[in-house]
Amino acid sequence: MASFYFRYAACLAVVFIIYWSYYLYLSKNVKFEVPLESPFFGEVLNCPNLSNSALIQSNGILNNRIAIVIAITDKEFALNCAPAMNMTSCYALHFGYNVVVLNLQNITLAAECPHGDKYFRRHCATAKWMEKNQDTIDYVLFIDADMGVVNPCHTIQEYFDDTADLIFYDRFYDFEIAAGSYIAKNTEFSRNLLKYWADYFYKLPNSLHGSDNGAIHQVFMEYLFETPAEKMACYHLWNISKSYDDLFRYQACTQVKYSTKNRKFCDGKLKLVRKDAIGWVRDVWLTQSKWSKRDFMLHGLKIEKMNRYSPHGGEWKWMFYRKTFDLDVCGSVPLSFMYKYNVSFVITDAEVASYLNYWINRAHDLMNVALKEVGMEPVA
Ligand SMILES: [Mn+2]
Repeated sequence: MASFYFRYAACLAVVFIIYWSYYLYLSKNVKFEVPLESPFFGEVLNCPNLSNSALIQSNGILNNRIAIVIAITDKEFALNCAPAMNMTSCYALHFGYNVVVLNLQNITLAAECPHGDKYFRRHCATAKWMEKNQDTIDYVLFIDADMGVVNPCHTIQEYFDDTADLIFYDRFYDFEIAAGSYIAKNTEFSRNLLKYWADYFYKLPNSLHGSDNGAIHQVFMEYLFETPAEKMACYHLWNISKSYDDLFRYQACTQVKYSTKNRKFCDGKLKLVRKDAIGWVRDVWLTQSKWSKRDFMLHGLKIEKMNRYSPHGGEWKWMFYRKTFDLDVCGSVPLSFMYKYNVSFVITDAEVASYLNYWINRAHDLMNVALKEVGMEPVA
């Protein structure tokens, strides 16, 4: 009887070893299966745009020279963003990108970046971190903690630009530059702009200024233009702002000055991904949590708004079968194992574009209303 059990156990062990070796064999493979029912089955099946070398490098830039930087304020905040941070970390582990979480309450960090507003402090902290890691890190993808990778069939390098040191993007639903994410080449230009932006905390107008997201518009004004008159052309609107509508009027004014068509500024060193281009991240609720292969990251993935009604909007639904991403195995299993989708959220690129076009047109109209209110010409 004992020998029967022994043989039985040995058999199980052999089966387990074979299964596990197969698993390890698959583990460093970028190939990734999309569910059969998906509308782009066959097209995105196995990430045809990526070869296995994407696990090491893309466009001549090594993955391990790139860091995804996330700033967190406290434990509660981190827990609220845990699903998003896990989606991102799982992706990064698989591809060998670095993930850096900056704790804004850290004593050393708080001493270096004493900015009283955490939104400004995070950009100071990022610039300081970049400075300290110049020898090992060439690029930083800074993201809000509630941004997560929904579709791992993209590399971060895809969104780089040869001339641009710093890349920001326009939001879809209004006419703001988003402050929550940027791609920064680890250069003096990038670090200086981030510091300049962070230090705007010390010279904010005594108004409803919109924190770092209001200030980035003024930083752009001051970087783009030569004369004080040009730099301050919209400032009075920021200075008198008492409501979000006032703030939006200021931002509309700055967008006209930059021109909504321009993409590159400062000899190409500063780039804006405008609404007609495809950036690396967008808000999840713009498409009711649906996504397509053009999408890489989604924003707004907080637990407090997941699968539940929120009076302030921004609700979203979890789009995976698995409830969580197990970071202990993310680096060593196939992507298809971790990213198992609920196919009812997968739509085509054209469908995503049509959702976004609704928001683009709406934002365009809202901007012209705001411009009219401050006596400025509408934009085409
Ligand atoms: Mn956010």
